[in-house]
Amino acid sequence: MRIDVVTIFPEYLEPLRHALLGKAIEKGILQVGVHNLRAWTHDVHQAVDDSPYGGGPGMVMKPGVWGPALDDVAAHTGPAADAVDLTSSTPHRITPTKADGGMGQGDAGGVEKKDKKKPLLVVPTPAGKPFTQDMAERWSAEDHLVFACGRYEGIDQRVFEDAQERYRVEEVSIGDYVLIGGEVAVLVMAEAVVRLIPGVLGNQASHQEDSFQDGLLEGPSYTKPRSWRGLDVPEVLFSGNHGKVAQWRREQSLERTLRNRPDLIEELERRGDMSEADRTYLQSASEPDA
Ligand code: 6GU
Repeated sequence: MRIDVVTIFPEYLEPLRHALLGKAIEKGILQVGVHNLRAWTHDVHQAVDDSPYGGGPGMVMKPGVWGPALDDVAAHTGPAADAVDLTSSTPHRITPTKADGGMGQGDAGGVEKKDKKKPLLVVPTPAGKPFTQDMAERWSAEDHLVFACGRYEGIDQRVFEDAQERYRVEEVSIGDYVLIGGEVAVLVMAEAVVRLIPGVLGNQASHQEDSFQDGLLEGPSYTKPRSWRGLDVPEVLFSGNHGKVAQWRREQSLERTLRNRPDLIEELERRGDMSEADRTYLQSASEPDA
């Protein structure tokens, strides 16, 4: 996968070089380009914004700057071709796997790309559709994601109308609060997406049990020691009975979801994904102790 980010604060995207994402870059699974929007300005002041038509507070980012920037990033031309891709912050030890022949899964094997799809242009904005795990999963199968980070009061809307020629465009929000710009939201979304690309996480099974994977939150986890500060690990985890452990984990998930995200329990019921055993357990969990 290739990710390009267009921003007036390229240094904000530095964390993309670290940890899991850095490792994915090193393995050749991920390429990241960060582009300074000011490379596409025409004036000595490198102005990227102007006052809003119709009045009101703040500034709006100029279409004459964003248009050519997005053209160049899609085509890998102009200043977008000059930018060097991010390199991993530190060399990581790469464990060769059977799946990638130890070469990473990038373009290894010279496999021809399928249908040339338009790249996906993601516009981080509090006015967008909510970002979800479902979205992260769909995006993890994309060849090319481009993030357009707006600041101030946003970007002239015509930029996104026009960009439909070259991109599939999605306006996306990471939650019901307002950030100063899209950069931090890009870090959030990129991390959620990249960890789902095959070969990025060490343990391929590890996202089968993520929160949201089955519409429920993940339950609690425990490790050694068995007793710590007078608190004991639940007995069932030592039973060696996988069925009983799975049942207990399901119940812990249901209980935590009911407590922290009752909306998800309603959604599970609506989708018909709640078993009779689930319902019985939730009944008993929501009754006050005798
Ligand atoms: Cl994606 N961007 C900005 N600027 N603010 C936000 C957001 C995104 N999601 C919530 N608030």
